[in-house]
Amino acid sequence: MEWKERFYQLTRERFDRSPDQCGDRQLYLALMLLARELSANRPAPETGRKLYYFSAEFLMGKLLSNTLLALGIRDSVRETLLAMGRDLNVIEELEPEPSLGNGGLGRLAACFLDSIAALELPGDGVGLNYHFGLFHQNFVKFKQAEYPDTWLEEENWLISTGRTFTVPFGAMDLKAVLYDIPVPGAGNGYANRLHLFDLEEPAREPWVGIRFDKGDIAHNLTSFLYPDDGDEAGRLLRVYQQYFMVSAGAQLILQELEERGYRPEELADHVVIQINDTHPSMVIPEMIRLLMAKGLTFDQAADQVSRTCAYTNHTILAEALEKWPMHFIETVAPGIVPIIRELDRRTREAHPDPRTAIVDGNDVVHMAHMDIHWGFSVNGVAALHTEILKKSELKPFYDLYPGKFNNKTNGVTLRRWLEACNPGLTALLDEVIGDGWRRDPDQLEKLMAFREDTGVLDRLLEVKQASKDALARHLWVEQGLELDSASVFDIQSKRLHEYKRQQMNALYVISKYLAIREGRLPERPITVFFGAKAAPSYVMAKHIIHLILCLQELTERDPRVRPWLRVAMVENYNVTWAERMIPACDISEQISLASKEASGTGNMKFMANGAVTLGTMDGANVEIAQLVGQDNIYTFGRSSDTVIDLYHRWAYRPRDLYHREAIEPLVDFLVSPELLAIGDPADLSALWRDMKNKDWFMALLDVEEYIQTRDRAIHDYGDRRAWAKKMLVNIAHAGYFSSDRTIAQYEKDIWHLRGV
Ligand code: 26Q
Repeated sequence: MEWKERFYQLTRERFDRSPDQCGDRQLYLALMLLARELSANRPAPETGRKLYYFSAEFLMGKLLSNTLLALGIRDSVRETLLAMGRDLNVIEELEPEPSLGNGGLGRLAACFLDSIAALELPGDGVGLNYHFGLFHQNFVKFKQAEYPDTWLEEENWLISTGRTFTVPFGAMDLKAVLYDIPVPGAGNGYANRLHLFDLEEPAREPWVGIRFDKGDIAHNLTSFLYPDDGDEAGRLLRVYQQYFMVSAGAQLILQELEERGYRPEELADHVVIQINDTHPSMVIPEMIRLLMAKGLTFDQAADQVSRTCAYTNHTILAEALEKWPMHFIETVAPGIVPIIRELDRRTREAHPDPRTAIVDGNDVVHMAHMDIHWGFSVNGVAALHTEILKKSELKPFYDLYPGKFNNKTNGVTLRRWLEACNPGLTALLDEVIGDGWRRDPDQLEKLMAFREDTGVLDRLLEVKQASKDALARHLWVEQGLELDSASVFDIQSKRLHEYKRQQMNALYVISKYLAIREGRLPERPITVFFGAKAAPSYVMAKHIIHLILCLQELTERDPRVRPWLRVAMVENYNVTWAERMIPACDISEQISLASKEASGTGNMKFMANGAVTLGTMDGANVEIAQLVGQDNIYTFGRSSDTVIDLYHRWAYRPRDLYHREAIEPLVDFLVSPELLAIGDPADLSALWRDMKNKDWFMALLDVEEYIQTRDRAIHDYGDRRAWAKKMLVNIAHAGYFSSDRTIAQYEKDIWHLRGV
């Protein structure tokens, strides 16, 4: 049946009318049902092994437009609706965004599912169906306020599978109910699945704020996604979530193995489990437990599991490496405690070095250590990050298992992050180099032949301008900000963390503000965009948001400054905002303290859309710089080696830097009368004191060079053709950062799904 026929049937069945009589919401619902059904009817790719990608987060973003694209019917749906006088874009806007992730790690998992299906590999995601995703952010009195994110509508993308599994907790058994979201492969006829587990009777009562009864596990286990902080309260619930996910997931794997006609002792020949950071690490002891229940000995089970599991590390921040007190696990999942103890005993016997123990002297379990000893692969997410893991953070492990360590530089799906979000640029690329780049992103390099073609360069500038106009219009509608789309659009959008140094960006804004007040105008008007959520309990991050919102208010109010310098912080930054902001960006801010950002993936999305990076030599910025060359990126700041050395020697002293002539006025502006008149004196002075005395992520170390480099970029922007050439070179080299390339490397080096 043609899609159109089924579409007419659906609106008839649901609403007793034809599409042209439907309202936009009804059209959205019918298209969602249609896309869900067409995807679900596709067969899974069949090859040798099957991959299960375990992740506590899948930050999928809106699904309708990408699903229609993957199904290859988006253009014809658009035309059909247009003939009825309807606009597909307006209908797509009505979808609530599933925000089942915090940021990079969750979004990476979503890009990976897209690429796995596109490459016709059999691989499903395994995660949790949080009823409230990442909190909704509002600004109240220039501060962040959090509200529950109610993304789950009565009818949604989830398909009931009828499969259930029993998860044995210490205090009770709970039933895990499996829902699926189909993941169609672009350009082929296959679909994989995202498996999301849920409780049988999840709490339905509306929430007040984001607090709720963390004790009532049976009803609240899947209620909410943890924001990425070390919030002490409720940590036990997080262990409950993790065990629920991995136990149900492992049972699903063994059930499917049996359905495919294989025995449990053949697990490793037919299954690969990729562990996305340590959040799903308990799958290792849980799978051993389940295999032993099926009659395998400990030796046999441990051998299968260690040939099945592979671990990805996403961070070197010590505070983010998960460690759980054994008594937590005893309470939540007593069944795996003896297994963890035995894994630890065997590990110690072979490797007595206490630094590599799984269970430490305080009876605390180091999840990453378990993954490294008992998995077959350990990968970092960018070249520099993997080198740092090998040379310093995980050195004792690298010395034991050099062959397990490998790098897989992250990537992003250009289907969402170029084709879907930037149709103007997509059409231009198709016209200039043909559409082969859509299947083979390396073909973007063909663009290099046009680097001196003024016709192409001018068209690139036109496309960028149109995206900037569209973003400006959207901000006017959403937030009443009337922006100047002829100004330089400078954007930093990512989670708020001190190591990402949004505070250093704010110091730049202050330096420009003070200069303008003294009559030293910038070379051209600048708009500084921010998009960022702070974890609700991360006090310093919230202070930084407060500072940015105060600066926004200050520049808005000042008629001398406003024509030259604007600050625009978008409310509730999420995937949908990113899709609007990234195409409109001129300068992409990637300014983390070197060594701290494992990879970054926003940097890749901005690059692919023709933004020029202003960044430190950190994470994947290093690889971007290598690809585009020094003329086409603005780098600054101390190297990762210098930074690591400063930490080791405890040698960083912000006080001395603070007193420098160029720095003191910027930092002191935090407690100036102008700013205190707008903001909260307690918060601003807390941030001011922290910057002078602690500055753990060394903003003051790099700020002077940052300001100079940023001014140089803004100067260079004036030569429009030269700038367009930089844009072109960036787009031409973005093919490397396609997640199709990343996934092809996981397949070749780790998974071997296509036959061993
Ligand atoms: C841990 C314990 C308790 C509660 C929450 C968490 C938690 C949740 C999420 C810890 C970390 C995260 C997310 C981490 C993350 O997004 N890391 C990013 O991963 C990207 C993909 O590899 C990289 O590009 C980024 O550099 C890295 O910061």
